Amino acid sequence: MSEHKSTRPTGRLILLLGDHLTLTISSLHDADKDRDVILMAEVDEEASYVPHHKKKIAFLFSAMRHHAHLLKQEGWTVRYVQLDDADNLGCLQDQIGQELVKSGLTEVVVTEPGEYRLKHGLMKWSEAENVSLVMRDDTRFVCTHVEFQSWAKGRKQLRMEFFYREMRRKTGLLMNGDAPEGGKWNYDAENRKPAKGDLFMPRPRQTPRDTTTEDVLALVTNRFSTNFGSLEPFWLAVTRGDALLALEHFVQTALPQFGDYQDAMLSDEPFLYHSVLAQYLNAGLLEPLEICRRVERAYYDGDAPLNAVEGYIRQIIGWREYVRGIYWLKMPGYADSNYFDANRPLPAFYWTAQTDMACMAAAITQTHDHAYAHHIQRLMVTGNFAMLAGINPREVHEWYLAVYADAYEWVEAPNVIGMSQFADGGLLASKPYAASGNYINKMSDHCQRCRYDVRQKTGANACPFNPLYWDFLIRNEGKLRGNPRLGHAYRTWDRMSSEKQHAYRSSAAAALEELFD
Ligand code: FAD
Ligand code: DLZ
Ligand code: SF4
Repeated sequence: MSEHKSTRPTGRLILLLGDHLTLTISSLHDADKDRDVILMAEVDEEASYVPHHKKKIAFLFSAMRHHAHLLKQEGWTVRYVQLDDADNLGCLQDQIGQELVKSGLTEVVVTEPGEYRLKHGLMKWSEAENVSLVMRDDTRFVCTHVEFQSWAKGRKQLRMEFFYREMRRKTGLLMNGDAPEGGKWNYDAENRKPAKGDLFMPRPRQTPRDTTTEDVLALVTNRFSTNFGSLEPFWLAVTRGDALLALEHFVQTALPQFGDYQDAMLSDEPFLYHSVLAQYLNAGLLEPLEICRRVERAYYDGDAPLNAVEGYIRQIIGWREYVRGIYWLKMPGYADSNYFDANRPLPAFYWTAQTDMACMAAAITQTHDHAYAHHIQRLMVTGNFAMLAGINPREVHEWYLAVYADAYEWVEAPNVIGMSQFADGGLLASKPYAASGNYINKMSDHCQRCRYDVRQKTGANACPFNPLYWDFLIRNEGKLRGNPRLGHAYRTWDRMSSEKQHAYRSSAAAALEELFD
């Protein structure tokens, strides 16, 4: 029961967004089931601000409908607007306005949206319409905005590793008093193994679908027929209960090898030992600390090794919290960063997978089929290629925001603009994640199936990543030569004969012409 109930004369309209799907969301903290009304709406504006993958839209709409059902069962008054309802006005602001008129309520409560675009859109709207809007902190994160700002203040470099140690201390995860479990904070050095195709490879839990999901799949088929991606197979969890089962399934089948094969890629294994939980976590079906505590327990119960458990926990309380901190520290403007002035348009094959580069075709096909690709595919294949080829980072950013079921700008933009494109000039990464074909060959089975030859450095059959790697370093020499972590690469370049250098540059030009035809 609300502590404000007796002092509040009327109820309030509580807006729950598509990624606010938890009963513990802060907008409900002091809400009153007798007087408050919850509004949830499937709207065109949110479904189209980038051309989202069909599966992402279906996942979110089905999860929203299931959550509305749960809220009603819990005794809340819920006004749920479906995309095809006659009174659907197409955008959240208009939908709130309509509901305020209908209900006679005058105050709106919302948990801070995860994207700057929507947060400021709602704030501007409430000012223009003179509507009282209360925006609550999103308490689903370990680190608050204020804590991140004070950690970042005065630091020349914002490195994740030091932030992560603070989060370990704050949460007590894998801590022995003040010391990290096992004596080291980070076990990444043990986590770089290539994977072998294996009959017994784990698969993410396949959630059976119900009639609500079937309805949503029909709606998406009908309304978003030209969007990227395939709806089938659709096995994502759309309720908290099923997301918890997916977590349990991951812990039991894949976590023990998560660390060892975290960076590996196989053409026929999109998921390997990854958890495939980010879409549930980001939408609110799971909470970061409950995942981390479950994974930590697997270590103490002797069910998973420390390199896997530490590596996994680092992704969530380290990277995930850190990128969110960077996003809110640097927005607006961050998503338009373009340190290298890269202006090549995104090639069509990012949408069609029609390319002879086997690694790119595999990552894009998996993305098309599952609205998923794992971290190394995003970073070292599609991201690496885009940076080496000089594709405009804004276009790259919009592609990533559209195609993954877990993509929201607060987490996607720092990963794309900062980590994968180095478009923020090194705020997030100490050096660009640039690599030639050798890295992809070492970590995957793609090159064995490719029409290009990864061992050839130049010429028409050379793996395009090879000349593009050097071309990128030399094109951007003025901005990168001073980077101490690239000293070795520039010294190698300097030792090459001018003929070899010329061959790299002209092969890169030919590859770009062929690939961007
Ligand atoms: P696992 O490999 O099992 O990792 C466990 C969890 O750790 C993930 O579920 C996720 O919550 C978290 N995590 C891991 N790495 C990161 C990271 N770098 N940043 C934030 N959280 C992380 N993640 C998103 O959630 N949404 C995005 O839109 C997104 N875009 C990305 C774009 C690029 C270019 C790159 C390089 C990474 C991106 N990531 C994004 C991070 C990461 O790739 C995904 O979180 C991960 O692939 C999701 O799959 P999983 O659940 O199987 O993760
Ligand atoms: C991603 C998304 C989509 C596709 N559709 C909706 C929607 O119809 N209604 C809604 O409330 N939220 C949707 N979302 C999630 C929002 O875009 C998300 O809340 C913001 O981007 C902030 O993270
Ligand atoms: Fe990718 Fe080059 Fe290997 Fe082909 S040869 S799969 S383009 S890294």
